[in-house]
Amino acid sequence: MLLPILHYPDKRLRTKASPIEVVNDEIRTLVKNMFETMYDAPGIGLAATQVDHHIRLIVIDTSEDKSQPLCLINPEIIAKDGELEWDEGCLSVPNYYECVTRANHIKVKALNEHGEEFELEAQELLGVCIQHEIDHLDGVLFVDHLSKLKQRRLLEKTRKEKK
Ligand code: K1U
Ligand code: ZN
Repeated sequence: MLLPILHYPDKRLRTKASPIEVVNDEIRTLVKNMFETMYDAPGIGLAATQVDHHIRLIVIDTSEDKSQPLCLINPEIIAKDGELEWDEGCLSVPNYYECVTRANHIKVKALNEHGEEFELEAQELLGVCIQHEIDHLDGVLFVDHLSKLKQRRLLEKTRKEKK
């Protein structure tokens, strides 16, 4: 089932998501629907916040052939180093790309869709995407990392497009 994606500047995107207590069939159905929604968009990541579910769940697939689906529940960055700049987009901010500085190398701890804990090291696009999606769970958008001037221009552009 395809889920509607919230668009900037919707205030619901600013909600801090709660940890998932139990990984059950309801969560697994949401995971399936989020993958379907992300692939359909198309995108390489999606946070539950973006589909108006305020729980700590993200799905990601940065492969070219949809062959590496990754589900992270209650993800936590436990180590990071280095810096890199990446031109980011966001399904909640359509048709807008800007360069953001992030950690280059991260180590993440999370649960998978079966409730099992795992650790993952990531860099470049996968690392950037995980940081972008965890930001969503904290109510942070990639545009928050930009200058106030760029944020004002984006808000004007969004308001004009809505008219
Ligand atoms: O969270 C989101 O809104 C998804 C976002 C993830 C992301 C992209 C780039 C850098 C950081 C995080 C997207 O998927 S935007 C769309 C996109 O990048 C893309 C779409 C189709 C093919 C390849 C990339
Ligand atoms: Zn996004």
